Amino acid sequence: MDVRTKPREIGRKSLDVEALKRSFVEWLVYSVGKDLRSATRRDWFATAALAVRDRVVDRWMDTTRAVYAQDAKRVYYLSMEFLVGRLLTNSLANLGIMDACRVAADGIGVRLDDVIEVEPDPALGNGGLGRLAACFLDSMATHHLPGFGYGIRYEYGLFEQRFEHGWQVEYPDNWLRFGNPWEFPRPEVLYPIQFYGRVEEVRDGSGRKSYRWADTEKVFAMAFDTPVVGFGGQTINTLRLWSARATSDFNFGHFNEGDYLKAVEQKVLSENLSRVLYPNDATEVGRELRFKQEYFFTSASIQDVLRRYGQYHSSFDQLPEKAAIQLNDTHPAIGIAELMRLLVDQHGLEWEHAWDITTRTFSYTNHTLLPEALEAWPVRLVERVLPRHMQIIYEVNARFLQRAKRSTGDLARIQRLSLIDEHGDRRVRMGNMAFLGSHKVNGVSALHTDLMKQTVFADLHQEFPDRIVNKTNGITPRRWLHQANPPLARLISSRIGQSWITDLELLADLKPKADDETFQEEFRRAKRQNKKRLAAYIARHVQVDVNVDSLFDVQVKRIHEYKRQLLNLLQTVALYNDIRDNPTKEWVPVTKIFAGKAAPSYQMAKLIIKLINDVATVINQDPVVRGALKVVMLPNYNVTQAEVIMPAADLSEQISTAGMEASGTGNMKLALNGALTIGTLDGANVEIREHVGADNIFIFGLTADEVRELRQGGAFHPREVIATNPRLKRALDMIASGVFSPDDPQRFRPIVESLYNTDHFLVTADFEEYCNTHAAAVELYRDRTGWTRRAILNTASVGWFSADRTVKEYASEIWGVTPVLPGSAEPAEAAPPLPDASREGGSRGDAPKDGGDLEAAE
Ligand code: 26V
Repeated sequence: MDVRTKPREIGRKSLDVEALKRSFVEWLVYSVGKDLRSATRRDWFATAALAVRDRVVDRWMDTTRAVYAQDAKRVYYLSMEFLVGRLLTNSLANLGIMDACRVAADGIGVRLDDVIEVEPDPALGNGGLGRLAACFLDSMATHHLPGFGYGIRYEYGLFEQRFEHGWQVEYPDNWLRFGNPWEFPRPEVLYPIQFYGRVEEVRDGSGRKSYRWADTEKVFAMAFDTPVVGFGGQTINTLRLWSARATSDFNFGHFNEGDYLKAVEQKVLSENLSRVLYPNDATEVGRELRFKQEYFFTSASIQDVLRRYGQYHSSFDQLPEKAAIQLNDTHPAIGIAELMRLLVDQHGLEWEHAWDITTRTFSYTNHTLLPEALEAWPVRLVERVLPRHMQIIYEVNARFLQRAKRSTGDLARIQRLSLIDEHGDRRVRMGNMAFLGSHKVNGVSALHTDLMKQTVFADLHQEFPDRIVNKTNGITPRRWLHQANPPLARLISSRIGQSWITDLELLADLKPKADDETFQEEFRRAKRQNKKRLAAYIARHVQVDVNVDSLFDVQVKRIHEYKRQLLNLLQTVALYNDIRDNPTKEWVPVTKIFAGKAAPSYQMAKLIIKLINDVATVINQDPVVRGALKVVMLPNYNVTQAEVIMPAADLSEQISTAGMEASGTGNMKLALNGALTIGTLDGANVEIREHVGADNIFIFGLTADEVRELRQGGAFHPREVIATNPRLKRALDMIASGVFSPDDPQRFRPIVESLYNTDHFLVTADFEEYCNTHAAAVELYRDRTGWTRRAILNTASVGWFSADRTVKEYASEIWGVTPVLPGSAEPAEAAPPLPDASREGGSRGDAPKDGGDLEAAE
């Protein structure tokens, strides 16, 4: 085909049933290589994905062409993690061809739902941070913002969690085993990434000093592109993930000597870079590889950004007007030093000029204040792996501290501002680096942003008072309501139309219906349908039979002490005791549902999982309880499982120690699906209360200020708190004495002791108020009308927590990007080449001419 054919003339694949059927059969036979009789479900999945992908490609090219034609400013979202979830349902729903596809599949004897179920859920993230990145991609595409995701194509995602005798056991997540029909490999989009080596100082004829990074080890980053389908299918953006490729396949020296294993050893080692996603772990093992992963994907992404920019611009002056680079946490913060290196060493820009361009291009999102989670790489590691970057970091620091010293003589303050933490082994504070190199730094909820200003970034905030801004997180209503909850989505659309799917605040139009009996009845019916689906899922996965009419009380998130699954569990044990003490009372039946992974090296979190499972075993088997209480812990929590849980929840547990959960996004998903929240004034819960109203949420516990005072005052003595609370003491005694672990009565000593001795997360301090609040919530559940009214008001009031609102705020206040509608526009003119001092002797020469952006189609 003539690549210059105008888009209008390119045949669009039809979305109708007959065309879909033909497409299925063709893909099955000619590409999957099976006939209708021998095709497995997996064959059908590949077939369906490829046929659907066909319906995306033309518009994907249109989007790319439009952005090029307008030379529009683009957003580059750099993230180590993207938890995108399954893509078949998502693509069908966003293209609006779910029904057509179902009918087409039926027509050839295939059940679409069976096919959907075999798609692996790519676990390319740990939790909230990775899922947020995926929600943002969906929102950017839906609202026509030119947004690119850049990350790593891990060969293995986050481990698969199984329970063996109640203990978490990790298994590798080999998600690519059967291939990935969504991605387009781009073997021509290949960038060299360097490590190690040394830095040489060289002077040119005029005596100007410059630096050459020499004797490095090289690996290639190869691109894999996945289309990101916006709702309505108009704008299709790109998620570009990098995979490591060795620079040569094997060493002929070793090969010729007959040492075949040694010959391929180097290849295997280099390609380890994109082998596996690191869990949010506390241990230091394998940390060098993690640091190299961060640089690997960041460098490739920035090289790609500059290559694309360079096609149409002949100086770097306009880079900040054409590219916004968002750092999702500090993981890609080394990109600041990398851009400086490329501008100064490779392209010969003056330092100040390069720094001005860099800071106007980057912005940074902070996602946690937990000290153990703030990245600080040992100086010795950085100078060994990236010697030139270490020099650049020192130079940035020296210039900044010089400036700071002009306004203060306070040495302790200067030490706190420094990019280098000099306590113990010297470390580079990546948070400070990200802050200094960005024009905007944001927190992810109002409270979190305030705390950033008061704690980790207090000194930097004083130096740059306009830099920190808040961008409260959001979730995509497409996946979390339209797709995951068809019964409720249909009900809503029947009353207010479909516009809420892309304008979630329209849900407020449901508020007047909160007291409407018919609407209430239908709302309850939708919820019950979802609860039935979850009950079936529970029966299938953990063989527990739950009562669909019980209150589904849900806590699903990573297992961490600060999230306080233990608080929930202690209340569960206390409730169990209440029931046993008074078995004939008419208890409101409650089903406690937990799910979440623990980091593999986080012993306490793993012990908490074992305790949940052991408590579940005892309670679920106790004949005295007779269904008044059930406890379920589901294995392998992931996006797909969340899509079943969120729509079915009645009560949403958001009970972290105040001040510790940056935002939370599960809280938003659950409220949107009509669950009432029981929670602390932490993260986005604070804003959820403002939106749903204090009468429609159960808030309890210490505030962030009270937590700080209690901890600092030294007046908190958990042992005394426990002594004065008999229900708490009894629950702890049972755990300590082996009631839930008769085979090993000492098993849970570490948990009980930590609560008695330190209770850093103030579980005992909040226990009583939590129990009372929980009891009030359960009591309200008896009042069907009162509960349903509040559930409806939750759904109707949380439209503001749409990721659409969040990305629009980023777009106007941080990125400076505006929507680009695929359509006609005159192509921008190609520019003469960028200045390239090529001081590194040819590494840029390896960069691709064709970035695989489908530019060739223009
Ligand atoms: C990192 C680590 C690493 C060391 C061991 C323990 C630990 C615990 C947590 C983390 C969190 C890393 C950053 C993160 O995922 N933050 C989450 O970001 C979400 C999206 O902004 C937000 O909703 C969550 O509140 C926040 O925890």
